[in-house]
Amino acid sequence: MKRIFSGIQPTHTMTLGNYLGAVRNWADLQKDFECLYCVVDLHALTIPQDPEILRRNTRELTAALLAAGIDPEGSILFAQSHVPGHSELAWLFGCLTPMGWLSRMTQFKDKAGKHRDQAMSGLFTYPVLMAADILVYRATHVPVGEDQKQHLELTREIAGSFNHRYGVEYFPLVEPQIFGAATRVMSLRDGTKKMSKSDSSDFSRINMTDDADLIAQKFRKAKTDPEPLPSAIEGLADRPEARNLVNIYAALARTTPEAVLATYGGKTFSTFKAALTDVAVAALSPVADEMNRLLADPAEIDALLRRGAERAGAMAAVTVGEVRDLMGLLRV
Ligand code: AQP
Repeated sequence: MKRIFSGIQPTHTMTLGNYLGAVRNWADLQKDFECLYCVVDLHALTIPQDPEILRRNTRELTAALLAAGIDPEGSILFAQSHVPGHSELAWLFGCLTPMGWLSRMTQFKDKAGKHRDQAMSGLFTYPVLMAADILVYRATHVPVGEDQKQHLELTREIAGSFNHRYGVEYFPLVEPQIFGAATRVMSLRDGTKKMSKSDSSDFSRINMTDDADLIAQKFRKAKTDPEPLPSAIEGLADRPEARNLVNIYAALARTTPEAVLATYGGKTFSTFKAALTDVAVAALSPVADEMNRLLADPAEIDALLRRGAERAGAMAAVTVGEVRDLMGLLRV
């Protein structure tokens, strides 16, 4: 059976990058797959978190997923830390994952920066927990943004290594699902850096909670170049900021960059940015309104996460039990 797993970290409110690169696709995929979607709070702990803010962000991200169209009855929506099988399988996988594989991960290098020795070991082993998140449900497909491609390759390597070591075909080799016009949404301040929740500048990103005025202001201030927009896609080759805004427009309007340039080629950025603001506000404001409605009742969000964790936990317990047997751990 085709089964989807994907997750989002409650490190901040959801950005346009998370939405267009991943979450909107998650909602679309629900009609064709059995889906599990997870607020990955244990991953958020790989960088320092204020406990109160982490709790608030976990509820807020859950509300954002619901508002973006995740159906908590048809799909399973839950918090990672509520299902202990993720952490247990991560330990077991950690015993099968060479340090060299983890040392290749570019996200660790980017996030740890120059002070690698001071980075927490959890940040280094994060991709092992991610492999466990996916494989504890023996998921076959994982919809993510472009930035997670390398971690998914590692998940395939870990699954393959387990199957080989124990002479079984137990874990599937997962297929990444990276699609849409905005698989890598870039920062509004620097078209060569991805838009990120944790960027220190709020003007580098659009948050799902930004109101129409703030969205307009952020696009108005977004870095561009002095040339008008080109009429053909090749004209965007050396213009990362222009390319980013065109891709964002195309994704929001569910069209192609070519179609956007057919309309706006030759136009100035001030004209294009005003049109971009209109499509962004039309697409995002219903999501923000629904999020605010849901957040007015945090007890209902907690209850919904609890129900999701019960369903996910029952599935995870089966996998962990079978893996323990295969690895030679005595039954309790
Ligand atoms: N800029 C992006 N463009 C397209 N997709 C993106 N995703 C993240 N940023 C972009 C996708 O969103 C999903 C959830 O991401 P995450 O919360 O697990 O963490 P991340 O990839 O590390 O994203 P951020 O926003 O940069 O978070 P921080 O700053 O907390 O590390 C993933 O599928 C991701 O591909």
